Order: sequence, then C-alpha cells, then structure tokens
Amino acid sequence: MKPIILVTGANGQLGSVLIPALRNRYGTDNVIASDLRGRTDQEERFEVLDATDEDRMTEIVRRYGVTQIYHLAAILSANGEKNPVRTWDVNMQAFLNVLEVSRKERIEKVFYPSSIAVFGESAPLENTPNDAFLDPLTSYGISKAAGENWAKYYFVKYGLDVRSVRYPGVIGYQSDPGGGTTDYAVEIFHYAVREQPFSCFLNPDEKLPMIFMDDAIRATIELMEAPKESITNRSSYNLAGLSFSPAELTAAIQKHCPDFRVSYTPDDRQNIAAKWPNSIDDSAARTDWGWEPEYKMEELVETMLTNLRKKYEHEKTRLNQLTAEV
Ligand code: NAD
Ligand code: AKB
Repeated sequence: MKPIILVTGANGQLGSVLIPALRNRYGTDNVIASDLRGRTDQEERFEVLDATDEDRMTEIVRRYGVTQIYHLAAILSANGEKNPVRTWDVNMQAFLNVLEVSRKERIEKVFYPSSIAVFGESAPLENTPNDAFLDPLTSYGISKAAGENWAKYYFVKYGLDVRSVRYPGVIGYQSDPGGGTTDYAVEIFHYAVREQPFSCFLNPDEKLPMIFMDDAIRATIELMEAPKESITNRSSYNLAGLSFSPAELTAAIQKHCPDFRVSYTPDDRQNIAAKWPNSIDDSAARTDWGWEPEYKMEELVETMLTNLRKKYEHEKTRLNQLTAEV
C-alpha cells in the first residue's frame, strides 16, 4: 500500500524539491505539504501548519489518514543564532510534537533531517566519524543533536520507526536556501550566472561537506524505503556528497565563467563553519542502506550553471512578454 505522507516545512529549500519527488513516486493525493504559510504555486494538498501546534498536527494526521511524516520544519544555523532560545524552542517543540503525534496516532515511519551542525570542537575535522562526540556550538546544532537522541529514545521505548540523516550543505538550482551557514555555495552560482561579482561570507579555505540537491532527495527516499532491519543506526547517519572550500568552488566555476570574481568578507557565519567538519565519513550509510552519491564537483557546477541560466532566461522572456502586453 502507498504511504500517505505529511511533510512539515514543505516550502523551504528541501521541501519544495522533495514534495514533487514524493508526489511523483507515491501520487499527488498521497502527499500533504504543510508550512507556516501557503504558497500560491503549491496549493494542491497544502495545509497551513505551525509544527509547534500539536492539536493542529493531530487534526491533519487524522483527517488524511497520514502514515508517514517527513519533518523538515526548522530554523537553520545562521538565522538561529539571531535568537538562540527561540530556535531551541521551535526546533525542539516541533520535533517533540511530531514524535508524540506519531506515537499516539500509530504513524509507521518518521523522517528527521539532522545536520553536520551537530559536530563541534571535539570531532575530528577530516572524515568525521558517525559516532564522533557531539558538542555543537550553535543553538541549531544543539537542537539537532538533542533531536537525534529523542529519535533513538522513541525507537527504543516505543518502537517508532524514526530514520535520520545528517545532511551536509545542500546545493540546488530549484530553490533558495533558508538562512544557513552553507548558503554561500548556492548564492555564488546566482552571481556567476548574472555576471556579477560575489562577496563570500566565509574564508576562501573554509572547506565544508556539501551535497547536490538531487542526491540529497534520493538519499532521503532511499533511507525511508530501506528494509527496517537494515537500519542499524537509530540516532542519525552521516551523509556525504563532496567537500570543497569557497576558493575551490570559485575555481571550478571560473572554468566556465573566466571573468567571474569573488572577494572574501567573512562574518559570524565563518565562526560557525570553522567548528563544522571539513569532510565526513558516511560508510555506515553506504553499508546499511547502500548510499552512493552521484554528483562530483564538475557535474554539480555544470548542472547548476546550465539550469540557473535557463531559469534567468525564462524570467527575462516572461518579463519582456509582460512589458509588451502593458
Ligand atoms: P528552510 O529554512 O529552507 O525551510 C524550512 C521551512 O520550515 C520554511 O519553509 C519555514 O517556513 C518552515 N518552518 C519554520 N518554522 C516552522 C514551524 N514552526 N512550523 C512549520 N514550518 C516552519 O530549510 P531547508 O533547507 O529546506 O531544510 C529542511 C530541513 O533539513 C531542516 O530541518 C534543516 O535543518 C535540515 N537540513 C538542511 C540542510 C540544508 O543545507 N538545506 C542541511 C542540513 C539539514
Ligand atoms: C546550515 O548551514 O544551517 C544548513 C545545515 C548544514 O544544516 N545548511
């Protein structure tokens, strides 16, 4: 039987790409998108849901007969530091609601996206192991690490099938990032395509783990469809795609756009990035559920540039048409 899926935080960078992927796979009617506010281009099967509101979540789950929840709603690292206590409150309350509603309503499976932000000063920077000690230094990272423990707690205590990956920075042309430390690696492409100079908020040599959007979406669905007995990690799996610094990404873009210029004005986000891994070891995900990323640097850069050029070209044509009509 096809699952009936509720996605929280569906309007964000990941949700707006995950929703069509899930609908493609399980049918439009079986995927209910939800977020704090509606979106005109995504009104089909959409519910306004503040994930910190347990009663409303329960009502939606019952009304649609939801069998799985993908819980994307969160405040990310850089935005989170502007109001750390609120970030903790929102991220924790929303996830605890998902767990409680899932337990009470007998939800079959829950997806919980954790992050490389769970790592801090104690973890080795290179090839960070899955079971490295977690001492994050952002409110967002603290909430994600606590969430991993709650995920395991609900599995052990109640048998709730919660599955989780620690996404690295996600890079895609399809949507805009929502206030994270890895956002530069998306923004830079928009500047390159518009032939504008880019000012980077990280140091040129600040290497971070990243993943192309299509790989991140595929990993999510593969993890959720893996046989239950293959999931040996009930807190969260490290997930790797590729790792690079802003200088390395700039050089790769300059192969296609030789006149593209980048300057560096590191801000508070550099302090966050400095504590995160340079690269992560995802061998547990590879062994347990066959994870294998497809996109390397060259394919990622080409795909981003090609698709963003099309996007801007389409917008320009549309604007010209509208101007001609007036
Ligand atoms: P995003 O910031 O783009 O989107 C988050 C969405 O959550 C937004 O649409 C926002 O309106 C919504 N939201 C915030 N508070 C809410 C609430 N109380 N109730 C309902 N909705 C609420 O984030 P994203 O990049 O799409 O990330 C999705 C998930 O993946 C998050 O949990 C994030 O921590 C995790 N993650 C993302 C990345 C990345 O690089 N994008 C990396 C690691 C982990
Ligand atoms: C962020 O930078 O906050 C996110 C993440 C890696 O969790 N992209």
